[in-house]
Amino acid sequence: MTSNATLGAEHDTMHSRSHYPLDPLSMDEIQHACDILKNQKHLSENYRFANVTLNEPHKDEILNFNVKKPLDRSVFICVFDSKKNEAYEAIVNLTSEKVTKWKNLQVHKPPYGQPPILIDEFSKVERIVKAHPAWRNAMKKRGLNDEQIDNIQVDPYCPGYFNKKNEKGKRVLMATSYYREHPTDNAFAHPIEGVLALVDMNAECVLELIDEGKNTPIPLTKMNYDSESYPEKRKGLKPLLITQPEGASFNVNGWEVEWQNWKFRVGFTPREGLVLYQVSYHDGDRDRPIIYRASVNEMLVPYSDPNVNHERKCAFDAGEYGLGKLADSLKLGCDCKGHIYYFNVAAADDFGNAINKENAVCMHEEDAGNAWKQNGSLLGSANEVRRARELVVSFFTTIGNYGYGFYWRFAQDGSLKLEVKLNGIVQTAAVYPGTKYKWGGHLTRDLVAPSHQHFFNARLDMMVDGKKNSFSQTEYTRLPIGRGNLFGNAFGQVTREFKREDQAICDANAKKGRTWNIYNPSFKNAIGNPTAYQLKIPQDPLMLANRKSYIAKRGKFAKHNVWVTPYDINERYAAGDYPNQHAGGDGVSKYVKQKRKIRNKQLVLWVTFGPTHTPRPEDGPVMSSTSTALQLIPYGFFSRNPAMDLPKERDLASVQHKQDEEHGCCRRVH
Ligand SMILES: [Cu+2]
Repeated sequence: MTSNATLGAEHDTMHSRSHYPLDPLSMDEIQHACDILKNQKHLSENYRFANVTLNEPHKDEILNFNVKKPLDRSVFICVFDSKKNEAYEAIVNLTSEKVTKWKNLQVHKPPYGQPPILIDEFSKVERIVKAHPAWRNAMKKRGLNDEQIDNIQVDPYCPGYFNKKNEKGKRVLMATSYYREHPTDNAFAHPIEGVLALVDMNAECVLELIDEGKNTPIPLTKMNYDSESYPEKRKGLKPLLITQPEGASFNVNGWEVEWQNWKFRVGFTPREGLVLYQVSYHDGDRDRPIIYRASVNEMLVPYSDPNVNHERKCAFDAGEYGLGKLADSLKLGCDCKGHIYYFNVAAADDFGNAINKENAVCMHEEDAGNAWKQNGSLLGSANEVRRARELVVSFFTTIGNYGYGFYWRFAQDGSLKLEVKLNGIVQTAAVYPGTKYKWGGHLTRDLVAPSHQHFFNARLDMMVDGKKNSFSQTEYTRLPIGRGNLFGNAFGQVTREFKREDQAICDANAKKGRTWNIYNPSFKNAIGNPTAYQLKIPQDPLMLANRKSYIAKRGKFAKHNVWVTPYDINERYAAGDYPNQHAGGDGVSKYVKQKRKIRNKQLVLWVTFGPTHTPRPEDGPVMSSTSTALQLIPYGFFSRNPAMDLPKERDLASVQHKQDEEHGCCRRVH
């Protein structure tokens, strides 16, 4: 398979033809694994499949992998009984066709923790709530008739954990309600305040209906976002085409990608979405490893409004919903523009049937401005500039009102960026017109949106120049005026190396320019220092919910920016394996309590980043795409700028070159 796959998606997700043990499961493999589990464990039709994913081999098995000795393919499956409150973890070995693990998750016992919400349950919640007389009465009290009530959008949400007796150990979802005049209207413009339904999903009944009785009017101003709602289109735009007449510059072989010295493998899981494996950079005559495995393993979006519709809202979007499970099938020309390569991925539906998720991962090159430039002509030296481009591997997930795009950006200078783009509609609330909303911002006079925080946690299983790495933090310091610094211009840097995981819990600090290095103590660069990559993240507020709150206890990973643990195959998720309704204390904050050594070890970085968002009128009806990013840059990994060998643009752009020759390099527009 080559770069000529213009419209991509040449992956045959249907059949088992895995060449490499980290390749995502094919549809055949998924179907086979689900069937084996159904048959051998005699699963009734009440069972739902919450997670079906490759059971990844241990890192050592992968690093020692020999094609002549294929590893067993095995599948991790989480199922639950939709009628009884029982959930299980299973491992199905596809090679031996046996269920090799079957563990009851004891979801009814502390600290609880349920499998994620399923698509099947979205419609189930709506059906249960709409049949509940007290909920219908609450809607009638707000002036709605039966036809209007049937039209309401019931929005399911994982309920969190708040030590409530009647919810403990049950599979519960909560639901808020939104009015809409027509079924296609943007219902988030019309929140129905003061009513919350808690639904027992096993008993299929409303467990509790909270109706505050306050009759805040439903905001009725339409805030639709479909094209027809904006018939007057702005003028003046001429076509902007992206063409690559000779194709893209990457090569794809199965799930392996090569581009501009970079090499990596693409993976995809229902929980994390896109996963990158074995990221390396070709330098001289060898591929130098940088990262073994990288993904966004968890997210957290807590909201600040203490009113009944909002006080519980705190979405763990990966562990409660599934970033990969809810990934969009991307559309060429809309989501992605230019010369695109798509990866299809296989998945399981809620009932254990294999499905094909088309165009789940998008890969393309983007022009990225200048790579480097120096005009030395005034000083008698050369005037040189090189154009940069990036390889962008991305996926997009839609979770209720919000949408998130995750973009891994590979640069030609050995740096790598994980950009997250935030999109969609903010969670809304209603206030009496003329009242000032205390907990966020106004979209209109009566439609408001609570302040909230978006936390992304990237799990970076590092491998800078080999398996064993160390970790340090560096920050700038001001120095006193005196001997050796007479003018006071000097400033210093302080570096701290960390010995144990419980000590290496770090926060960003923009004033001190804090950065972190992941380095290989036994691999020296030309200067004699350990080869390293540096982590940079923006400084944003960390968890603002009260420290004693269950939200803070359950989302402890968001109390700090950087955590470091030694590799353990069982430590995969920043908020623990089952954050849905979990009482808290699991995940990376628990892992580091082992106080393991992290010097010259296999290191995993857990990086929390993301903005705190107080909505503004311009966030409606749909917010503008905004972005945040973490960066990994080579820091003494190379002996000089590795992009010095970039060719001049005019030497490679044959078609463009001819046009430029005809019209002059910089075309005059006037
Ligand atoms: Cu936001």
